[in-house]
Amino acid sequence: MTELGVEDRSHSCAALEAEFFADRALIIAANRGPVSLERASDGSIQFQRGGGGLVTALIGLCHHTSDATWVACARTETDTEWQEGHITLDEGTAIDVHFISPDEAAYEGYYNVIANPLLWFLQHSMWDVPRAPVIDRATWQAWDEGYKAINCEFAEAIAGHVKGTSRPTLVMIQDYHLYLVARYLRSGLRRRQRPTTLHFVHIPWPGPEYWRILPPAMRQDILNGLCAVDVLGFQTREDGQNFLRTCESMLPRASVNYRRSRVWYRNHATHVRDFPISIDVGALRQMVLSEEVAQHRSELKDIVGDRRLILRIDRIEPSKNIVRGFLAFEELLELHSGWRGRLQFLALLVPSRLDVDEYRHYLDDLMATAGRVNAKYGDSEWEPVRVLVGDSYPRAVAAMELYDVLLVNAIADGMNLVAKEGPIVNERDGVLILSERAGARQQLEPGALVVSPCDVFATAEALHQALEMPAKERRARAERLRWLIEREDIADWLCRQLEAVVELGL
Ligand code: GDG
Repeated sequence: MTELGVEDRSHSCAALEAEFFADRALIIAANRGPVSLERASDGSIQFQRGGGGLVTALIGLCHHTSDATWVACARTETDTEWQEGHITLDEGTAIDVHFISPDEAAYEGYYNVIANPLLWFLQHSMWDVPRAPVIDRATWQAWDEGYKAINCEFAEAIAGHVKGTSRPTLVMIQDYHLYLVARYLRSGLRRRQRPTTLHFVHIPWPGPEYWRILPPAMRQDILNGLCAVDVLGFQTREDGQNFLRTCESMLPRASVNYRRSRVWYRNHATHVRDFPISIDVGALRQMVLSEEVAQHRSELKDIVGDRRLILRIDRIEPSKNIVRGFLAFEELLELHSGWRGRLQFLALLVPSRLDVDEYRHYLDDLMATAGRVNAKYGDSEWEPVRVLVGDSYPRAVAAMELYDVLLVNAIADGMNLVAKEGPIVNERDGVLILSERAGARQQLEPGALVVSPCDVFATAEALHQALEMPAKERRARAERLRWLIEREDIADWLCRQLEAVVELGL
């Protein structure tokens, strides 16, 4: 696609969104809401819109219809008090925000037992099966009274809105927290009331062999839930194929058509598609120009000095494979001793789910590994691995400008947005090292150095190759990456979903 092609595509996407929602209502269902609410000192409820490309993109869709609702789980007391009401954002977008408020035990079971870690670990192939997971009475209770109950509450809230509008409705369901919603919704509404449902799964979908970790009743419920969706979206073709294989293997009464990428089950067709998610390229470039980013840039330049920068940016999350990243760096310093003293490995790590044991232990492990590498190779002048823990998106963006090598070596990742943000922002023709198990590989492989995430030796060699790469090749790869990312940004992700609904005549 030429530059003009990119612009043409974005105009046609905007036109499609406007036309699509001219006579339709939109309901978004996601674990998180689009705004965070706070009670001000005068007693009024104030709101702040959530950050991140996904929320921004979905709010952008709401702009096209006068009938937009966002159903989410309450996270604070103020959310619970709010329950439901209209919010008008700065740019005039009006959204009906509806918080469902499960009790604490139900939420704990739904979120901290089933969604994270059980489903998250399973879908990222991270269970150490001889030891875990242990599915006991408490897990079953969390399944029935947490996950199923909250999915049912979501469906009831959505059904209420569907019944309350006279327009045809598109329900966009997000992610692994809500696998059962579409089935509950289908059984709770009469045929002619039923909305079109589009469920997007942000994380990998492994093959049936992994799903066997779950007891039959749980996996049946999940597949039964997803086979009630009209359009089921995954990050990659491989995820979609894995879903079809899982249905074929575990739903004996389902008819799976690989050519049409469709499952026919209980008198209903589920169309399986891949919609690789992306970033808001324009908004990111705008952010680079901000004062906040400039301040972080200068602080980071002081840390890096005239050394070459290897960067990683992740949530503190075992699937991101942070420990093996440090081990690969250690191997690099061992094998190619000429790099000692000349490199800075910077890890910007965002705290995440630290109330789950596995995550706390992982933080301990990665700090210990970084400490060991520093003790082995560092001295009073040089701290080879700098780990900065904290939540600062502007700092992350500033660091992306400066890297020579960006390391994304996830064990498994739905997409990995850092791999798409880095090349857009980077000023040094930095090289992207990308795990073959990150969804981003499907699009970015031509410009990246691809590694197998457990292979620490090959990752070390890829680091060396990236650092030694001639300037001409680095530039060509960086340009290739930018081109690949610009042509399919977040607007394209949404557009492809609406196009699928239109093409299927739903
Ligand atoms: C899940 C899937 C899929 C960086 N530092 C901070 C910060 N960031 C930004 C990054 C990036 C985002 O957070 C992280 O996105 P990822 O895609 O890398 O990873 P997950 O959080 O695991 O996202 C993933 C994604 O959903 C979308 O479908 O790509 O595979 O796992 O934009 O630059 N954000 C904040 N503070 C920081 O310090 N708030």
